[in-house]
Amino acid sequence: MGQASSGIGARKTGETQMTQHKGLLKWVEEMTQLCQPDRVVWCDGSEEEKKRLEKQALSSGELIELNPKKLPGCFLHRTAQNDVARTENLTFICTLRKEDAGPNNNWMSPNEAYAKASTIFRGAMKARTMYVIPFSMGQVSSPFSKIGVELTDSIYVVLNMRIMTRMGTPVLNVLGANGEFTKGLHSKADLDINRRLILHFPEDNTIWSVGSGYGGNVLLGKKCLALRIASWLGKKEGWMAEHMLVLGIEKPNGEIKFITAAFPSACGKTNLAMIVPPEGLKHKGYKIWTVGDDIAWLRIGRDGQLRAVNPEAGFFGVLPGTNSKTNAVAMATIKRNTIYTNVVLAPDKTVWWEGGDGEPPQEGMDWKGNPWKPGMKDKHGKPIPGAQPNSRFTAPIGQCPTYHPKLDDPEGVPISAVVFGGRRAHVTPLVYESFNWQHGVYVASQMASERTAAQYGKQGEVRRDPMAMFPFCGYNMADYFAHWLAMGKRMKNPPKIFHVNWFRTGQDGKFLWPGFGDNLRVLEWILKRVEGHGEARETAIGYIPTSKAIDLTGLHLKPNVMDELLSIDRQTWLEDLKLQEAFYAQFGERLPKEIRTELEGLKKRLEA
Ligand code: OXD
Ligand code: MN
Repeated sequence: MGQASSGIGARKTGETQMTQHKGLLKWVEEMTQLCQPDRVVWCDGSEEEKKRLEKQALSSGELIELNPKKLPGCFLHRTAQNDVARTENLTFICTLRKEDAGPNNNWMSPNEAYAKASTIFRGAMKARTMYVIPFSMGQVSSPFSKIGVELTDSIYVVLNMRIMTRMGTPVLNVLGANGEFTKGLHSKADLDINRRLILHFPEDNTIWSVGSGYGGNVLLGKKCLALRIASWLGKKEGWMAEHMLVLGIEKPNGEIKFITAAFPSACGKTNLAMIVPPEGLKHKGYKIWTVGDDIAWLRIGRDGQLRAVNPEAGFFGVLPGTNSKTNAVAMATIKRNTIYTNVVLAPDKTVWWEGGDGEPPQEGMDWKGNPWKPGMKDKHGKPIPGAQPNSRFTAPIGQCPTYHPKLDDPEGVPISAVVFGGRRAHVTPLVYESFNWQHGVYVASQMASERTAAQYGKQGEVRRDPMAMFPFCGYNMADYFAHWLAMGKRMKNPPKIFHVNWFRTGQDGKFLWPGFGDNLRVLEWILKRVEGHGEARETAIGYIPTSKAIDLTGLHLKPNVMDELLSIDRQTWLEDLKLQEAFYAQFGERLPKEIRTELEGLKKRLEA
């Protein structure tokens, strides 16, 4: 990306006086020595800067401008073909002691990791510009927010960070001369998958990411800081960083109840965060408010209640399958000022993806930039998708019709219920409520999802993903469970913990539950339980709705479907407990005894 000749907005290191922070200046200088960029540009977050960078990215081909009438302010970006998703196998937690990273993480010693990555970073920014992005996760100047600084040689990263975080001069002002910040270094280097590493050094509050340009690997505020590093900070400081959406359900009397919900990646968090009430429930007048779709930071407020903030300022959502029926709110959000990554480009400079609205264009360019037509097949006769299955949109949360800045309380919204969900064809019922906080932590710790043929791994294989945090917990997960247990003890009135499963299938292999907007029916039961009046029966696994407890008005389910959705098969559960035991075994003595107690308790109840 030879930007050296453009000279736009260029400032050499040291020429800027944007900060008096000696530690920050020294670190930028050291990283400059390592990466050897032609120039260093400090980002101020201004509109003028945005326009200038967009212009540069258009001329280098990093961005393609989309139809200004139909998609104003929108751009298309194509990643390298080998760089389309998070690379968990190349992601490491680099603590001094291996056991602090735990069996849930890849581990490398800090010395080895710095040495290995330095050889890739060395000179990687020659003939490039290094951008310095000061950013805040959470509102600038809130005492609960965390500041990071990302150094990157990618304009795409700068423009995405502009949407996903609060970035620029105001952040440096808050950082002052001595403030603490996470140091993030990123270079695309040569985008070689064999020279790609995503390294976290929680003990140094540092992230190094090299060899990738994919959002989840390179927008360092997101998974790297707001989950992996933040989970470590949260353990140390007494709060929690979670892979959760946050939404508010407003009743006609104006009362809003907030819930958080954790699901593994690509299991519909964005859709649930923007849920639209189904026809049959419309008469009840619920209004849904979106607070966040991916990450929640949870603290105990001064009133002893659990409170949540969304540390992000935008969405980085999956496009395939997103349309006006599955997520009308997202579709309205991404009509302007949106960066589209890896989708089909139509001749009229609009975009298309599989499972999107309308027909595909008769001809266009696929996500790789090749000429593409619907129905095209590869040499093995397999359909060639136009959009990459993990193609994404980046859009500001302020554009979301169900977002309200008033709800973005810097101290967080009070949480009434915490919901966990996996993708299980069998075993887990549509919804159940745990008996208490400790039991709920156990329920969340054995969360699992099944792989489908479309995903890597064996079909139907169960992957345990506790709290949907398995790829994101920045330390030993046994300690993380202990932290959850300890947090519950500090709360005055811990929220109730629920488990849902939208993905149960019948004998014909088809989903039993319609999902999407109809999930509000389940959330309504959850809210009733929180308020003490939802009907439930006590079972071995927890409280399950009675067959009439969920309002099914307008939903024409076949007879007995609800019974099947709410059934539990003791034998299948006992089989699943064996898988759970194998999973917990890897944590050895470090696993909190409370988790074992709950597992034993469940086993006894199932055998009774
Ligand atoms: C994810 C994401 O991969 O949110 O979980 O991008
Ligand atoms: Mn996610």
